[in-house]
Amino acid sequence: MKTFTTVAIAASTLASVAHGHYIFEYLTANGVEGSAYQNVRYNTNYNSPVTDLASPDLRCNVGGESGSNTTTVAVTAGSTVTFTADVAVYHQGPVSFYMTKVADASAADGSSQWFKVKEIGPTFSGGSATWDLSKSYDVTVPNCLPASEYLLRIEQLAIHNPGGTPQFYVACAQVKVTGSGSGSPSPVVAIPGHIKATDPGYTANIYNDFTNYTVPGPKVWAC
Ligand SMILES: *[C@@H]1O[C@H](CO)[C@@H](O)[C@H](O)[C@H]1NC(C)=O
Ligand SMILES: *[C@@H]1O[C@H](CO)[C@@H](O)[C@H](O)[C@H]1NC(C)=O
Ligand SMILES: [Cu+2]
Repeated sequence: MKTFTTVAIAASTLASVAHGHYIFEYLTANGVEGSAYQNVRYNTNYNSPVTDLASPDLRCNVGGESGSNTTTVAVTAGSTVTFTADVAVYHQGPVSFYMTKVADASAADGSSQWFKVKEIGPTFSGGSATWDLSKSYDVTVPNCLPASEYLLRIEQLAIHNPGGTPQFYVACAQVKVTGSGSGSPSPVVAIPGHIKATDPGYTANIYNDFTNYTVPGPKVWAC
């Protein structure tokens, strides 16, 4: 009996590890890490990915269409903030950060225009690709970004299973950017709609003759 119990526990532990996808729950701003979902919108998706390229859930995850119990945190343009997940990302794929200007970050549904502020693709060396699989990812709020409330979105696109449907792990933080920036973010895109099923960065086979990669979505806006 003891043996069977031990085996059963070991098997269920393995199963939960295998299915324990990462969820971006924490935001560090001004050097302080908030508690889970303090500044990042709660979702009802648990750790499942969004896989429908046409779904509004791509914006801020399932259940993240508003953030009435999420606090909007003030950050200075030019400062760096960090998204942290509950467990480290382990499916290979790019990480991108998007922002959209909104009147009220706790009410905005993300239907406004988004721009990309950072992307992290693989590094190629000696014929192999290395992805940044981490628990935390930094992004700098562009220093010329006009003061306003914004949604700040992280997108990790898992393309570890060529031929299968890529998986989006997404979350939105609510920020109020301060400063005197007067930049005009471009290009802007709608989400959903920012990635097409035929984009090379979406369809890539990362195990076969993989020597270059273009992160899907718009080009990064730089001040
Ligand atoms: C936020 O609101 C949702 C739905 O109203 C709720 O399920 C969730 O527990 C809340 N999250 C926090 C951190 O209070
Ligand atoms: C790699 O580069 C080729 C030639 O420019 C391009 O056609 C292809 O789409 C790129 N592959 C990826 C995965 O971005
Ligand atoms: Cu998985």
